Formats: sequence, C-alpha cells, structure tokens
Amino acid sequence: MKDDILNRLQFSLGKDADHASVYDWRMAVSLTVRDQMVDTWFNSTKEAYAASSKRVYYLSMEFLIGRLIEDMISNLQLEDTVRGALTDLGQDFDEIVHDEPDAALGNGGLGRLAACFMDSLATLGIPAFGYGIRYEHGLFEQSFAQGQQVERPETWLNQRHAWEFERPEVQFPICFGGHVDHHDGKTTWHPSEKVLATAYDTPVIGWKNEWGNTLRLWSAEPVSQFDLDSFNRGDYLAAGRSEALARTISRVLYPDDTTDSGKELRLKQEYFFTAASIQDLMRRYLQDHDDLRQLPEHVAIQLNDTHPAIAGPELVRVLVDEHGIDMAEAIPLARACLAYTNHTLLPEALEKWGEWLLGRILPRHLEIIRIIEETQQREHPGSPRILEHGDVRMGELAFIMAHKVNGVSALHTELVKETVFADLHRIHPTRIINQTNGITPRRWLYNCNPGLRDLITDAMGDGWVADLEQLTALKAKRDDAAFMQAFQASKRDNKAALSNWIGQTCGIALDPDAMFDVQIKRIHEYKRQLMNLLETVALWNDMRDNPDHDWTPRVKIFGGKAAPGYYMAKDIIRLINDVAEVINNDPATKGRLKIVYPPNYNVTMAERLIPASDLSEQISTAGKEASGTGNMKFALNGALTIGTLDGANVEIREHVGSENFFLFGLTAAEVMERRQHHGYARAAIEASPRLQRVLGQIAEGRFAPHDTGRYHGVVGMLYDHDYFLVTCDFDSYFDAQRRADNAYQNADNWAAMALMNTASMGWFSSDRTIKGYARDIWNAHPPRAAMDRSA
Ligand code: 6GP
Repeated sequence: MKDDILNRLQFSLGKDADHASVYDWRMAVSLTVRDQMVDTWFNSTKEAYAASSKRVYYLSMEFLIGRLIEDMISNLQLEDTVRGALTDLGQDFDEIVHDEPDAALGNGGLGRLAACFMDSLATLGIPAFGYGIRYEHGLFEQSFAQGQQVERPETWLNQRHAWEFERPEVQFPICFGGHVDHHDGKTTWHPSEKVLATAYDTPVIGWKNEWGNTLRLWSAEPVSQFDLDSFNRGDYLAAGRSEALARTISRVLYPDDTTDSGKELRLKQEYFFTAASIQDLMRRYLQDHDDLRQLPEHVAIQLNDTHPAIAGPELVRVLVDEHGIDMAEAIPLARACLAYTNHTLLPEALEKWGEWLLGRILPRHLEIIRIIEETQQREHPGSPRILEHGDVRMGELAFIMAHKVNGVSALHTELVKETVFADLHRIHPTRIINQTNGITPRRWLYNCNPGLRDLITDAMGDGWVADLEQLTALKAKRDDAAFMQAFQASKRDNKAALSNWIGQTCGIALDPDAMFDVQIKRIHEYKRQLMNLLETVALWNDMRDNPDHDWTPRVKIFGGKAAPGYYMAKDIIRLINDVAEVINNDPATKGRLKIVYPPNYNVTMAERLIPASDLSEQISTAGKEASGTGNMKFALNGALTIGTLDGANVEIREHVGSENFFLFGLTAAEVMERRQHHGYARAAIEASPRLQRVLGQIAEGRFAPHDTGRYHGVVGMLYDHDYFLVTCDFDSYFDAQRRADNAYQNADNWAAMALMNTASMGWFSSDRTIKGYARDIWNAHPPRAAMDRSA
C-alpha cells in the first residue's frame, strides 16, 4: 500500500513526497484504493453478463453521495492498511479523509436515499446502475450574514473527482425541439437541437468487497466544440455560444426540495439524463438479446419520483420509432419495465409541464403522451387524465406507465391511495405498494460512529454490518453494567468532539453534559423548525421566571438550507439566528440553554452531528413527511425521538417501543379535521398563554430590537394561515419536551432507552428496503456466483 501510494503520487500526480500537499496525498490514496476496486467491479460485470441477469436501473435526478473515501476504504476492508501506510509515510489519515469535498449532487431525502440504495444494491450483489446527472455545481453553499442565508455556488469539480472514470467513448446524442413527420406509416422526429451526453462512472463496491455496480452520471457536451467561422470573423463570444448552451444542461442542480421548479432548463435536464440512460440500457440489452419483447425479463427501471417520468414516452418512442414495434404492444412492454416511487404528497411538488412547452421541446413525446392518454381512456373510461387544463401531469403519467407505484412508509402509502392517486388506485387496485425507506448501516453507523461501532463489534462481531437485525442481541446488554457504562461513554465522547468542533467553527462553548437536541433537514414550514424555536423561547421564559428550578441543560442545534426563493423559510432561518443571539448572551440562562446553527449543513455535517445527539426532532405536521430517513439515522445512533405520528416515525415507534419515544401532536386524520374549523389557529393561541407570550415577544421585536417589525410576517402567518398547525400542536409539543427533560435527569434510564433504540433499528437498514424492491417490484436477483460468495 505504501509503495502504491508513493507510485501514484509520483506518476499520477507528478509530485514527490517532500512537496506533496494534503490534496496530493488524498488523490494518491484515493487512486490507490480505486485500483483495488477494479477487479471486483469487472468480475461483477462479467458475472452479470454470464448469468444473463436482470439489471436494475435506478434513474434519479439526485445522488447525494457526500464524501466517498471512507465508504470505499471500509467496504474494501482496507482501513488498517491505509491508516498504517499513511502513518509510516508521516501523514494524518483523518486530515486526508476530511480533505475530500462533499459531493452534494442532491437536495435532501430523495437524493440521499438514492445514495443509500446504491450501497445496498452492491452489498446485496444485485446487478444495478444508478443513472443521474454529473452536475458541475451541486447544492449551493450556505453562509449567514447578519443571520440571513447567503448562497454561493458549490464547486466540487474545481478539483479532480478521485472516484470517477471518464468514458469519452460512451456518448449519446440527445435531441430537442423541431418537428415530427408522418410518412407511409413511419414517424420521424426532426429535432432542431442536439447535445451529447458523456458518461462518467463511479464504481460502487458493496460491504466486504462482494460486488461492484456503477453510478453512471451524464455530462452535457456540445456536438461541435465551437463555431470556427465566427471565430475567424473575430466574434469570439458567438464562437462559444452553442458550446456554453449545451454545457448549461449539466451545469447546476436545481436547489428545490419538494417544490416544483417548472423551468424549461429543468425539463431539458430531466429528458437529457433519462434519454441517455435509456439509450445506454437498450444498447446493453441488444448486445446479447435480439427479441425486444423479452425486455422486461432483463430490465427493471425505477423512477425516483417523477423527475425521470419522461422515460415512459421515451421508451415507447424508441420501441416504436426506432425498432418498429406496434404502439399497442410498446406501451404495455414499456410499462412492464417501469416502476415509480412517490416521495411526497405536497401539492406544490407534483410536477406539471405546460403542453405548449413540452410540445416545443419534445414534440414526438407529446404525441406519444396523447396516445397513452387515449389508450388509458379507452381501457378505463373516466380514468384521471394526464393532460388537463393545458398541462401534462407527470404524476399521472408516471403512474399510468408504471407496473408498480410505491410509497416510502406505511402511512405515506395509505395516504397516496387515499389522496393524490385515489382515482387511479380504484382503477388499478394492486399497483400501489409500500416500501418503507431505509438507511445504509455502513455509512450511518459503521463509518460515522467509530466509538459505538467498536463497542458493538467487540460485543458481537461485525456480522451486524450486513445484517442489521442482529442488533437485537444488544437488548440483553441492558443489564450489563460495564457495557452500559461504555455505551454512555461513547455518546459522551462524541458530544465532546462535537463541542470542540462547534467551539472552533461557531465560537460557541457547549457543555457536553447538556442534552443535545438536534433538528437537521431542509428548512420547510411543514417540518416545523419554527415550532421548535417557539418552544425554545418558551423554555427560556420559564427558565428566567423560575431560576431556582432544577432545569435540564439543553443545547438546541439546527442545521439546514432553504430554497433560495422560499422567503418564509428564509425568515425562519433569520429568526433562529436572531433568537440565538439574544439567548446565547443572556447571563440568566447561561449554562442552561444554548442555540447553535452551524451554516452549510450537508451529509458530512450530518455524520458529525448524528452520533453526538441525544434527542432527534421529527416534528412535521402529521401526513406531510412522506417517510424521513434522518429519523432512522438518529435512532440507530442511540438518540431518542420526539415526534409526531408521521411518515416512518410511526414504524420507528412500533419497533423501538412507545416507552422509548416522545410522542405528541395531532394525527394525520385529526390534522385534516382541524383544518375544517374556522379560526383554529387563533383559538389555539388564545388557549395557550405560553404561546401567546412568545408570539407577543417576537411581534414586538424582542429579538430584532433595531428592526422591530422584522417578524410581523411570520407572526401574522401563524395567526391567519397556519396551514401546518404549529399553533395547534404547540402545547402538546411543549409537554413532550418536559417529559424528555425529566427522563434525561436519570442518566442510566436514558441510556437504557437509547440502547433500545439502537437495538431495535435493524429493520430500517436499506438492505431490507432493497430486498423488498427486488422481490415485489423488480424481480431481480443476485447472480449465482455472488450468492455463493455471500453464503
Ligand atoms: C423526501 C421526503 O420529503 C422524505 O420524507 C423522504 O424520506 C425522502 O423523500 C425519501 O423518500 N422527498 C424529497 O426529497 C423530494 O424531493 C419530491 O420529493
């Protein structure tokens, strides 16, 4: 390993050890590790070909992979080797790991789920490709100026990406615009614009080197580099214009989470990566099959929400226009390959494209969508329409072109059946199924929490890493005093490390014995960071009113970004920072209450915060959080949840036991019922003197003394259109927080509850989720050889 690293340093980086920077060392290490994946990767491809295996194609606009170096090293079981080699070379392993930029090719839950799924597919040995976009700029970087969010472009590709292989030979033309010709029963699309999609491959190797799949990200390139005529005329800007336009398609990730951005460029991005992926998988299929009617036996395409929903019409187009299959046969054939996952019920997230726009950019696809629509209406008269009020509704399109549609938690799936797709569900009663989300235990325990990982492994070996249900054996350790002490100590160590980091980065001193209460996720009204903040102010008031009470010291930690155009979310960010300024400087609550909000929350920060958390805030309005996956990461790392009966919280609570979970709030049914009452928010505020006081303080400028009107909008919203029922759940939330306070006072009991959480989370491994998809949706299996190896 040492020699390999030095060789890489010299021959790939062109540096000698005396002049190498941390970046050089990291690249040398990464390339060395990458070399070790190649055999497994190639062999997996060969085995999949030999076995003529069905392949899974996971199409996703987002893969929120974060840093890869630790996953790569640990899945290859190279930790000790790499660490040892670097020590011998006088280098610091941790410094090198932390030098890797966090690849933020996604917004939040949907993108991170795709990344966890890639790890599980490889670990289970299921032949799969992840297909997405190689964004030049990932999710924006966030900083705060006077408490307000500032966005700057993210630049992960300013450095070479260590893990990818560029594939200049894997390139497909992607067409837009133009018109369609119908001649002698043959249809021809004459596009007006063309770009090239070039593949970049990142190998994804499973735990213990079992199997290697590929994350294939497409980058947009111009068909011709530049216009020489313009250049020779001296018009240099014009010479580069078409090149710049082409590259725009993969330039930046849209920074929206669960909202519809509805922009022309976004539609082009969606079609760009979907069409490239379909050309690629068709090429692979036709290499060793000639009968397209067998396609569904070899190809499973999973649509990660509606962003790739154009895959339906695109696959039909390829089958009909390029391979001469009848339309009537092509539609069910495509459907047998396709499945669709719904990730949210929020109406503002349901993608719609104006018919005029879709028809202008994808004229042939609009024709095919009309035919799909007619076919559906003929077979199921009165079916909900894809085309309505001049829009193409992508949810309906995805549903109608999928043989299975899945929700991401038990509750969410029931709500999908009852609300957004109620009518389609009546027509296709077996199409909607549930696959509750999961998380990869490799990243979310093994790598992010070495203290707890070693404790567990010492107690029971490392079988749990690929079989997380084994953690149930930990329940017996509850009465093992030495184990429990070590369990508590590992949490205490993580909290001390986090306190150091927060001291350095935010300049705020924390007491590691205080309760670390953490809410990290996108800032959104339905997630109710505002309710958490109002409760913090109420607690501050109570602490000041009763200074002699035995208060449980708290640290409230917030993390998360707001979509740049989401003004209410940005006000909430500012309010958190303004309140923090006042409370953190109040001598009356010193040592008892602190608020920290480190900027630029990302996957790497989550890996730091989650292992150091005591209390996990999962407080969305019931019925609004489709699943949540952060909730699972916290519980696995021994945090207790304070939460509503929403998304996967419901199933987490069932697994960990209601006595180990702080429940509060209205249920989904009660939420819908409450909204029918006129003036429900005012009534709730009037019934809660505590809430009234907090809202009064915010409204009169207690936290913005030089701009007292700053939060009138926020307070007014709570009085007049509190759609997410912050006011109605406030008292119940406050009470649950006091139950948490009391429980925390008994450290041993708290630790026992925390252990029950860790020990009960096995079911939430994304390995279980992927097995469910493979069985119920894809009918995909590991080829024989891989099964033998893991047996
Ligand atoms: C998210 C959901 O909000 C979250 O509850 C879920 O855990 C996650 O998907 C994975 O299923 N949805 C999105 O991020 C999104 O953009 C369109 O939905």
